[in-house]
Amino acid sequence: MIGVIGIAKKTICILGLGYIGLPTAAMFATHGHKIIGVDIDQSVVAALNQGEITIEEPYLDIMVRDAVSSGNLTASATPAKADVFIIAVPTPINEDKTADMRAVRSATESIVPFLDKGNIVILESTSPPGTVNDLIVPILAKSGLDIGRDVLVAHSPERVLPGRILIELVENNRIIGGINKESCEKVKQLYSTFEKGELYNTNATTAEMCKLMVNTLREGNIALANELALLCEKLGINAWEVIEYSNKHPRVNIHKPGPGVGGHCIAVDPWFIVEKFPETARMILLSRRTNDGMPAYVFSRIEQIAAGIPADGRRRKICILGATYKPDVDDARESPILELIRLIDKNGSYDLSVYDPHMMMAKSCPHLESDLYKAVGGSHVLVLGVNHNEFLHMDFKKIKEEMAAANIFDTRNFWNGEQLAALGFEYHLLGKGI
Ligand code: SAJ
Repeated sequence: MIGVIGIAKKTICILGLGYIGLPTAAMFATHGHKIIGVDIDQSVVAALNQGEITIEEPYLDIMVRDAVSSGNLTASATPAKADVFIIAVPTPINEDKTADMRAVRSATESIVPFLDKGNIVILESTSPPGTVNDLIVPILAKSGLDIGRDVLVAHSPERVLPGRILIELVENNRIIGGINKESCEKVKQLYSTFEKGELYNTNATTAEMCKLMVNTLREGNIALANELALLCEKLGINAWEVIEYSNKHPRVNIHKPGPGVGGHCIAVDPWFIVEKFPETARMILLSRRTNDGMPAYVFSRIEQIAAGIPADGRRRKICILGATYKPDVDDARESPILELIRLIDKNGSYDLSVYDPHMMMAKSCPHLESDLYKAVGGSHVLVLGVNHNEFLHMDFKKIKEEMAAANIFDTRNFWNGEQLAALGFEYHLLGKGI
């Protein structure tokens, strides 16, 4: 049977219905393929079969509703026979900073009983270099099929930006690292169902390393920006201004400092390289450590600000706005703000409240308040942790009235310091010395 744009319609079993698997499933389904979405979380499966989603991503709800009502997208707790299997399960980081590959391993094992001649298996999950050859292929070989001839295999890493997933799924270039040429070609054909970007063919390990290096470069850039912020504070100048003017150079793009790097990608992927070659990946390790040190640095600045408040014998209260890993998403994985909260709690000398409109159905964020004014009420230092859009235009007059002392610490250069100073706030900015 021929699909909407001339590509044979396939039955595709997608394992993992999270931030990557679900949009990918919806995209293939709305382009004519039959999708079986598989997740170990029963509530995700139940919601999806009702046409509902459990994550926040622009327009995804509409697309999923269309896909489910067309009959092309169904969810299940277990895999089934299919033409293509796409593995899009999480690869989180263990305590010891090695990749936790349990979900990839068990997802791959779960498809072995359903494998047939002619099938394609694609790993989308970001993984340490060597995963396809050393982990995936040996598991698939347990089927008794000839992997590479009977079953084609490739790594095609997802590279979409949360918040822009549906746009970037279609527009971004895609790297396809096959275990052989035929795997590359067949997988390329499949993604060209909806991809408008270039599709590049290479081998599996190169694709794995490309995915990791793209995020590692971004992380190194952010680490430099964070180091610059600390240097500028010592120099008594403004890092944001240094960055603005440095970036006027045609080949320079220094990223932004902040309270640290979070999310499941940039804060994690560099470790997948370090894990394999700790002796060699020295710059990568240093970048990770630099960015991981930012929550503690932010806390030290908060402590300085609090120490400047005239003594009145009362405990100081810190209020943090934003707890997710970045603006306008509900995802708090590896969020540096959660680490900041942990540090403040561990210190034990401060009261603390947190407000984040994107984390209203808060999973695991201590001190979360559902009302902005309740959160800021009685606080001595208001910390902007995440620059959510909602925080741009707030009633700062009312906020000031609710606070016990009018101190602001902006870790994102998001607010207009002069306007806030005019309202009577003491405005402090990460990366700006005095
Ligand atoms: N951040 C800064 N300063 C900056 C940019 C970001 O401190 O200048 C922080 C953010 O606040 C956040 C973290 O870095 O905590 C990561 O955010 P991000 O927007 O840079 O990236 P992610 O993790 O949401 O998505 C990245 C993207 N990679 C690149 O842009 C190179 C995305 O394209 C990838 O698909 C995604 O990782 C992934 O899945 O690997």
